[in-house]
Amino acid sequence: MSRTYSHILVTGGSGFIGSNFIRFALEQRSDMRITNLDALTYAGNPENLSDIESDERYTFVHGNIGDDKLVRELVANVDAVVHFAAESHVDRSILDSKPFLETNVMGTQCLLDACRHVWSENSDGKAPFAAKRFHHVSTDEVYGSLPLDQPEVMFTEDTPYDPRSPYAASKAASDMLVRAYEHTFGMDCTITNCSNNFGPYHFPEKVIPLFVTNLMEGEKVPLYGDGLNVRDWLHVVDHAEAVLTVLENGKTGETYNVGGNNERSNLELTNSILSIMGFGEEKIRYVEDRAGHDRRYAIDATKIKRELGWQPTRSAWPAALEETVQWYRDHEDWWKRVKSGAYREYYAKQYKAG
Ligand code: NAD
Ligand code: TDX
Repeated sequence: MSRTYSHILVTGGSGFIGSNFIRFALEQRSDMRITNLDALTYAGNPENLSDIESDERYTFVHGNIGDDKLVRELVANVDAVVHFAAESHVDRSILDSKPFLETNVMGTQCLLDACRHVWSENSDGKAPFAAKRFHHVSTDEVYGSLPLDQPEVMFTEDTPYDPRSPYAASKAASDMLVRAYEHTFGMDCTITNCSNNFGPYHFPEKVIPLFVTNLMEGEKVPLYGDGLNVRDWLHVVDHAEAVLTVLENGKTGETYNVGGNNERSNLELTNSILSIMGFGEEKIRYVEDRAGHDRRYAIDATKIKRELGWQPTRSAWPAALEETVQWYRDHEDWWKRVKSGAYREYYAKQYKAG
């Protein structure tokens, strides 16, 4: 049965996916109010939502999901939480995993505990709970890595967890906590595990915006290892639609895999970007591989399609990739500001100059 929500708390709404989700949800649900709690880390950017700042249904709160007092105040006023906030970049988790554990694990625990205590009808942290939902946004990386020579094998909701980077381990831990709160306390929780997203407002440390903006700056693109690792690409607004669908129609305690059925090797992806932008393979700089680099991710999204009727409608290549490249061409001011300052230091450390 479909539910409606009058006021939701979105965490991490100033990042890539969170900002696209907020914009999409406000467009789709005229009665919905959204409060965005975001710590504005290096990846959080208020500019991502500058077009909706003046919408009276939208409120921004600058704060940390690990701030127990603040989080309890905020969850008291909403009827759902949609939890995007995270440290999200695998390479950064290899350089330093601590912030990943702090935000992705302890931050999620803080949010869950706040909901458990504030939503408990007898204020004792136990069922019965008010009819409120906690939706957790997670990743396909929790399932580990698939081989290249078995293209028919994909991640389903029953695939055992096998996280292999500090980032993936922190997301797997957060998923397990959400499941534990649902099971132990009877809280209403749902989870989505999504494949790689692409689209507007993607932080240019991730491969697509990094490569597009490097080329616009006259630089080469740093391709890891042999370039044959495979990712399944989904447009960020298709992901936003999946999250809204599960929030409103998903079954309590269920996990839904979300993917684009759009597998590409990194070399294929790079060649597509080069061709759209009018460059050749001389722009590729093969660099040292990512430590522990997962070979292939591929999502079987049959469950969300069959049970909830969701379909990706914005992810088809090459058109969706061409539109994305065009977005970065049209928003040079945005990514030039993002790529300046502290980001340059990270880039130099990660790619060791050249
Ligand atoms: P992002 O790095 O672009 O944004 C993360 C946001 O969270 C930022 O606005 C940041 O300021 C905020 N944040 C970080 N720590 C915080 C804290 N302690 N308190 C409050 N806010 C904090 O990430 P994204 O790519 O938009 O990913 C969003 C979510 O989706 C993450 O949970 C990620 O694991 C998941 N996910 C991402 C992808 C992808 O392809 N990017 C795919 C599947 C799942
Ligand atoms: O410079 C690069 N060169 C390169 O070859 C970068 C940054 C990446 N790559 C490769 C590594 C991956 O195989 O491109 C692929 C994609 O890399 P990222 O953009 O860093 O994404 P990935 O590691 O696959 O993780 C993303 O998808 C799942 C998100 O960052 C995660 O938050 C999400 O959970």
